[in-house]
Amino acid sequence: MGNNEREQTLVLIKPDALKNSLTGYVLSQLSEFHTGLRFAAAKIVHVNRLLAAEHYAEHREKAFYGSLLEYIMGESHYPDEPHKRRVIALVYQGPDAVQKVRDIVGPTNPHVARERKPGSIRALGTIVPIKDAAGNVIGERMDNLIHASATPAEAEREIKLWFTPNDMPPCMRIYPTAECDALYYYKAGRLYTSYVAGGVCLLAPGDLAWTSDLEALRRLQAGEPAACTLETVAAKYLINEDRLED
Ligand code: 3AN
Repeated sequence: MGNNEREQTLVLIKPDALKNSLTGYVLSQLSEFHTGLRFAAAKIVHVNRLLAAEHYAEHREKAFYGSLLEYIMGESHYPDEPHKRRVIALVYQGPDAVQKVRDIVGPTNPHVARERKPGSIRALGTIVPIKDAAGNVIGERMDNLIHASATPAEAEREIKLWFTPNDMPPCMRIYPTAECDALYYYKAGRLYTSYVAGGVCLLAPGDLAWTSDLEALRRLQAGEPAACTLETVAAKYLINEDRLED
């Protein structure tokens, strides 16, 4: 099998899709029958702020960033029902997975999707005004139901952010993995190599991890420049971790 045969992409079915019972529709649109792609991994996630911020790191400076985090965390659609705040994270695999899924998903802006790509998933989305405390409109939020990786490089970053190797069957792992030989704890933005009260264990000796995460942790611990931040590595191991404050 060539590399492209095993290409993977991340899909997030976002809180607005869940609220509107569009999960079945989305899964059907992306089914193997329609796309030739297969499931590589699936997970239900209560998105915490750390994960949301890492996922949308490229938008940190944008005016809509705060609202985007509230949206993916489910706060916008379930303000009074925190237990309903979920996202379905999926990895699809197969030839041209990234582009195939993007084609079915459609343009970012739901209005544009309706105009230029009727029938795409995001054509069912909506745009809502963002208001300040005084009720003045200060921007807009695109509730576009679904996220799909934009490029294979983005897919790698995102899949490694949302999934550990053990979240997928060995035959579906396309990124290098290695066994951890150290102990790593995380607490309040800091990395520890032994137990710390109130900390969360990220990795222990013998655990399987993405090689890139192990390399990053080793470098961060040594105070050397790493390919990603501690938050990028920690976010994944803290998914659905209720000891972490939002
Ligand atoms: P896509 O999701 O199509 O790859 P990105 O990565 O540019 O688009 O944007 C990520 C998310 O940020 C979008 N899905 C959308 O919800 C939101 N977003 C992007 N651009 C805007 C904008 N101009 N105004 C409000 N929200 C936006």
